Amino acid sequence: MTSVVNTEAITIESFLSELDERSLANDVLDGLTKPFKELPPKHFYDGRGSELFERICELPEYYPTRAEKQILVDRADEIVAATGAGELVELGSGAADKARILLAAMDEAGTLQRYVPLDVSEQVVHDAAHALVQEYVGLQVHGVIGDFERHLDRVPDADGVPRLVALLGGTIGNFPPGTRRRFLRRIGTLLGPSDRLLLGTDLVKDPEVIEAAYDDSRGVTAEFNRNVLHVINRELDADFPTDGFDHVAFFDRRHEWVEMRLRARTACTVQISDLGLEIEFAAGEELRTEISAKFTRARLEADYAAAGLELQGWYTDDEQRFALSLASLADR
Ligand code: AVJ
Repeated sequence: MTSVVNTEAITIESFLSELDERSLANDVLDGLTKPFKELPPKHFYDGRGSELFERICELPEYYPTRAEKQILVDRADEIVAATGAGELVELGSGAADKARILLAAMDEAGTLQRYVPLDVSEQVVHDAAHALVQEYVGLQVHGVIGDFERHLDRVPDADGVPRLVALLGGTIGNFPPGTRRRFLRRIGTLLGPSDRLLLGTDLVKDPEVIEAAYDDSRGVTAEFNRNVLHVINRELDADFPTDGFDHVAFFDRRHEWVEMRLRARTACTVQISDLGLEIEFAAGEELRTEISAKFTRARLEADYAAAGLELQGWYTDDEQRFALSLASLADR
């Protein structure tokens, strides 16, 4: 652990190491040697991928960001009143614009004490921390630089005030169902009896609306999808012909998730030099790059129950496109 900053109001600790940078290599090695090729979505987000994602959030077709923001703006006061929260732990905090809405409500309620952002980008956490301590006198920021799939145990202990642990944006939808339940159970280890999880989930709706959100008319999502190939080319000295792959997005009704894939237009052989690996694609062969699960309240309740959690609050936008839910540790 390297302590990067430690002023009176701000502590930032980094848990990313040389070892962690290797996770792309191992994920590529696993994913591209499977009979049905697959890569985990977290590797979309280098500098360019993060910019493309920001552009996605502004697309007319991509409703989740706006729907979630509407809920936060309309209901943050109610959420803060229901929980009495004085601390916000945010998993995958990014630039903290959603956190700001919750922090403002906590400040208004007079409970605000500490913000604990956990994110892979040190720069982003650093900038957000400095801006926020200026905005809120007395606010403590304890940044954790790491990967929330591996560094949850680095989140500092609660400070004696009720805490809200937030996972927003629908990120939970990226996990396949069993892993999702395991991850929710691990989040539960951050909660005491008076703490709550605040979870953002996209909801099941008309498949056309969902599919348009993942296959926009400007092709931004297609570029975002292909970006994972650019990342592999650069980081692992590979030669994916990135323009030779078509963007595919569809809603799988049986599993209630969106899948994004990349389809090889023609047969090709790809060298991944750093891994000493040669991978063949048949013409039309698809590589799965993301699943994004869509939820119903009932299914989310079943996931919570399987993870030792219990639904305590349910907040949706006007059109019931997206939900924020509050969950506590289940009794027993
Ligand atoms: C950041 C995982 C919530 O699944 O909607 C957006 C990522 N992928 N467009 C989502 C994404 C394609 C997004 N999450």
